[in-house]
Amino acid sequence: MSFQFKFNYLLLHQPLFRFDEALSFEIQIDIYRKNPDGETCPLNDNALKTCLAGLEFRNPTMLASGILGYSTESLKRIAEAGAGGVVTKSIGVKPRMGYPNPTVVQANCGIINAMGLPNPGIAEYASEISFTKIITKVPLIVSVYGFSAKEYAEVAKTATEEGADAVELNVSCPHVKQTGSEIGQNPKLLAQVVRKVKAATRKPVIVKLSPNVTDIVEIAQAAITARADALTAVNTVRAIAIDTETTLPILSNTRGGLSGPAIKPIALRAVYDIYEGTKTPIIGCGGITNWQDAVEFLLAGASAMQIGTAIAQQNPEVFQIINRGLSAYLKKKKFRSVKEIVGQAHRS
Ligand code: RRO
Repeated sequence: MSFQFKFNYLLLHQPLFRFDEALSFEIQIDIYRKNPDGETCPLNDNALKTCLAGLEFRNPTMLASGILGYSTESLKRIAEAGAGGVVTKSIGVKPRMGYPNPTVVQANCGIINAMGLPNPGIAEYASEISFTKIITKVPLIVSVYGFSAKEYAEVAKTATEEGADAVELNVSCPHVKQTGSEIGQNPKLLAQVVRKVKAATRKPVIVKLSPNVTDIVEIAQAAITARADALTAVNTVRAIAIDTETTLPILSNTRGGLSGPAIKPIALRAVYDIYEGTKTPIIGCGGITNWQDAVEFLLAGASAMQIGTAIAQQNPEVFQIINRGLSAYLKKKKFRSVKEIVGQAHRS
């Protein structure tokens, strides 16, 4: 179990391109060989089928951005493990090394990270997008960031031309200056970015929102007015951890973003508020660990959900477990589809 966790932890928190490539490939294969699950999740259960922003998903679960990086092999394995869709780690115009270690620290009910947007840059990653699209049989969403609206649009254009089914705009990374939440906390800037991206691609544009704002509905509305096709709620919550021995902050960047079960009620509230205030489809994200969490997000108003930290804390099998639980819940409650329960918590 601890062996398992260590390797999952490695995969999650060290972008693969920082390693010797051959070594990182071996690590991935090894992990998945140790976690085969003969049974398949209810992939053909029509009740789980989810349509969102013009995309069709065999079930409402997706890999969240930032988990397991970019490689075709990782994304394919997550699809094989039962995810209905996959989202890559965020890609920008230029390659970035990210922050030095330590970039991750375990908190009581979650993980605090400050990776600093490490990525190979869109020119380097472009061919992997087309390859992943051929190999991975579920919708492929490329997460995009930029330091200007023009950069977001440039990356989104290339990603969708290479075969991405949609882009998710990262306007919510909590700890990199001049991008992420510095854009997503400002409705005007956010609208400029979304408009420019919409003009650059005909594929669906999803906007990933920050929980680190006073009024998330105001921000959601700015994205919708600029014609966002769907919203993901939410990215990580700003956080810090301090080492009692050194008496100093643990992360090299001092502050990071908290994910995992600790933020689930915050994310759920964000989904509930956005559903009440808008009509745009919502993808819930934040601390979803089991099928009961997934049901709560659907009832709050999410049409689909992304799973991240739970993959590191359990393993990719979590997708099958959640989908089986969802399926059984729908049957027990006599609902014909997940669609029927979206937003049910709002009925009066
Ligand atoms: O790379 C990161 O440090 C990071 C990103 Br891009 C993000 O969107 N959210 C986060 O918690 N970390």
